[in-house]
Amino acid sequence: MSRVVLSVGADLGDRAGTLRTALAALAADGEVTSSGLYETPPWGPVEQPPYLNVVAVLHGGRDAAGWLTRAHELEQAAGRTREVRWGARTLDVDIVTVVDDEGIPVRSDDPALTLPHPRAHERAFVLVPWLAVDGDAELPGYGRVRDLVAALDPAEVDAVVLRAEG
Ligand code: A4P
Ligand code: MG
Repeated sequence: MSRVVLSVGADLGDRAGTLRTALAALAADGEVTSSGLYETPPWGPVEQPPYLNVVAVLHGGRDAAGWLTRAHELEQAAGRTREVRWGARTLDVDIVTVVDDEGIPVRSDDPALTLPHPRAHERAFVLVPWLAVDGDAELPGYGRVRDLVAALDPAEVDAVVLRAEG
């Protein structure tokens, strides 16, 4: 058993439909709590359409490597192809953090699975939905999500807008 926080995003095709399909599929993996769907400006150097983002917190039977496998399965099921790094995609599933069944956060520097996710602490599109799911959330090594959101540029926080309930 472990507790995993997933950041799920889409900026091509039927974004809301793709996210809801992925969330429904995750229900088979354990107990899921998810945020609403948030419209977010694209982050990174690539020009692309806005994203819809959601954060899901799951208790389930996989370990960290198992969650990455599951993330890739969901991306493939959504017809994702890997073209440009940080570019537009039908579905992106990132593992933000995994806490094992003894309550210990998994830490990894492996480029194939870096934990906690190396950019989550600076991304309003991860932190704002996550805080909505869990007001006491902590990002291991970085502190309380509430404090991380407070430290962001307020314009970036305001640009993450709730569009629909999950
Ligand atoms: N990988 C390593 N650690 C992880 C992890 N913690 N979770 C590896 C998931 N994957 C991890 O990812 C590249 C490789 O990272 C994978 O093979 C995996 O083994 P990818 O999904 O193939 O490529 P990518 O997503 O383009 O690259 P990357 O570095 O994962 O980008 P990000 O950080 O996922 O950024 N803007 C908004 N508003 N919302 C978004 O959701 N997402 C991105 C993608 C860019 N801009 C965005 C959003
Ligand atoms: Mg990714």
